[in-house]
Amino acid sequence: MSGVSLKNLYEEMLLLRRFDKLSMRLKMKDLIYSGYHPTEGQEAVAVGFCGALRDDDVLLSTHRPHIHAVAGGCTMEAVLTEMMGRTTGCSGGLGGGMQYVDPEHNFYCGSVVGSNLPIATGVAMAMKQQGSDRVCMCMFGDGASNTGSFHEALNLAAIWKLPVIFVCENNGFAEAMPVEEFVACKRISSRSRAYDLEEISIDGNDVEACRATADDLIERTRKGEGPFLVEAVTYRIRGHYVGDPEKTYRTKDEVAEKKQEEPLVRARERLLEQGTDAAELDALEGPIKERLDALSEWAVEQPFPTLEQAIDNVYIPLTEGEVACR
Ligand SMILES: Cc1ncc(C[n+]2csc(CCOP(=O)(O)OP(=O)(O)O)c2C)c(N)n1
Repeated sequence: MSGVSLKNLYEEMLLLRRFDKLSMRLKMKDLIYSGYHPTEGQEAVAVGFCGALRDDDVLLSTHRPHIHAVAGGCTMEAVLTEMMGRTTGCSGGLGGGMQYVDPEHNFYCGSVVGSNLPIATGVAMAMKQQGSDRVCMCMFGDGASNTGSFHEALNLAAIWKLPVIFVCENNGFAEAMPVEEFVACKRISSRSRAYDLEEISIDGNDVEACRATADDLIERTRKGEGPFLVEAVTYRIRGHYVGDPEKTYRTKDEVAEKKQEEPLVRARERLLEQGTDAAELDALEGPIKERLDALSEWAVEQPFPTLEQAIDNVYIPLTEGEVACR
């Protein structure tokens, strides 16, 4: 597993869990603009898959992008202040919570469900034409696997044997609908059969399984064996959005039961079984809290874009003789 210890993976997941909690608090204070979709319970997929990429690989995410972004190499400063609409954000604060780019870290996301899949196919086509061994990874949800663009993207990627890994983060729901109610097959991975691809479904709460699968598929993709579709089965512990009443589609008991097997609980249990001291794991919290407290204090001080900066990328510069219209 690319030399990373389970304790390191646990620490990375813990950071993402606390980063998400901080973001939820900021959203509740109206300091995050546009939608914010919590990620509690989905850290193993982010750390396992997005964290396995090389700096020059490309990562495409969704409307639930913040932990993919951080695990994939974007800084927390750039991601948090992007969500808060500040100029220090990776897109200068113009993207908001779910549509931003961080070209320096090859990270892109957007809120139109399923839209990133054909883009991933295009990115991978460019990579192949350039003769590089770079890989494109595309994160998407179970809901997105029902879109036409999922099928178009997989079909073309399979025909052209492109270096792309489609990672379906099956968290059990699309907004307020359980996956069993809108996906006809038991496993989303079985949709790969339609494109003559391997059928890969893994436990998305097991960070070691996620990282081992990612390492293997990335290596095989670099060797020209792609594309791949992998389903990582996990569970969304929080509501779809901050303030989601949830009661129309699941019970509190169901969530409580699922919390017993979420990624941090699972990794912690395994570490303790392997002889790691509980106090050693508890001690990871302090530095993370300090780091996030400092981050949040810094973030609220950052400037908003000026009107000029806000429209900079909307209108082309005026040529001589033209009149500005605002
Ligand atoms: C094309 C499109 N249709 C509908 C929506 C509204 N919408 C936002 S999130 C979401 C659910 C997506 O579910 P899934 O792909 O499983 O991702 P998850 O929210 O579980 O991470 C929907 C339908 C949208 N953003 N884009």
